[in-house]
Amino acid sequence: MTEIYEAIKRSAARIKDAIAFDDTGYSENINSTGDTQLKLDIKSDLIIEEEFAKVACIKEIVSEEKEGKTPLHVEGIYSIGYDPLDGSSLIDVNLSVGSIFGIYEGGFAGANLKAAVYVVYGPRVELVIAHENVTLYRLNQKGEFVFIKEITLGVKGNLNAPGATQMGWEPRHKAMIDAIFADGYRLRYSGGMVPDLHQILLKGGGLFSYPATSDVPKGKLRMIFEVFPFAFVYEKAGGAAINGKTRLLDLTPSHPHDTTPCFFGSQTEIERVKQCYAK
Ligand code: FBP
Repeated sequence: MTEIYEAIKRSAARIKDAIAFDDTGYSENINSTGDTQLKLDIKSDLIIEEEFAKVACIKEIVSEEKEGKTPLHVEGIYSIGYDPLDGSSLIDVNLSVGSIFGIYEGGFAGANLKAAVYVVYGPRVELVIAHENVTLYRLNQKGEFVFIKEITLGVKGNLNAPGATQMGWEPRHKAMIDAIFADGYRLRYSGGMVPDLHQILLKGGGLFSYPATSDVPKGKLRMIFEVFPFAFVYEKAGGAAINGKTRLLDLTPSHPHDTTPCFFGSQTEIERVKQCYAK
């Protein structure tokens, strides 16, 4: 597993430079979910594939930027699902973005996750590894990721990050979000899943939600590349992650690009979601 973390750290340092200096424009390419790919999406994907190709314990990889799986090493045991540059459309407005990795053994199902890693490219470059615990590292001047601290979530927080098109929200969802704000929670939503979930983790807790809506009935966020890794991180930090009713890590996608409604948070906030969606 350590070799995989080292490959992710090498990728993060290279992607940081690409974000800082490369062209943030759109390419001619459309990815398998119909998004026009940014040149940086393609470059980040290539960087990660190059670094993972050097790691013998990786059997196969699947990227948000590609349709299907890419076999790497027949003797490998791990399958890695990743989003090379999540929220990449925020780069040209100079907001924080991230990379997300899920390390699976035995196929791409929530129950098969063995570890999860994400990188935040913000004012500083930070990396979080969830295995037994959840650990924060930060990139220093020498290009090394140094240990900062263990991360744990409080039982109850005070931040609220409500995603998805509000006019498409179900009335019960709108009522829940309004009630949470009426209880004094503060709005923290940048449109970048990685910095938004990172903030709630580091600031003691709260709720991030990207529900099903009338315009996106299956939710927008992808199980293998985005949702399962963060569900693993939140659970290991003492929080919870559900699709409104079911624990996200109990789900199994039938297609690599399947999406799901998702709610990540501290125990208290996730209980509120369960009550809301039980109605
Ligand atoms: P990409 O993987 O295509 O970047 O989409 C993911 C994302 O940008 C998340 O980071 C973010 O939480 C969400 O979409 C924002 O969606 P919306 O623009 O509908 O609020």
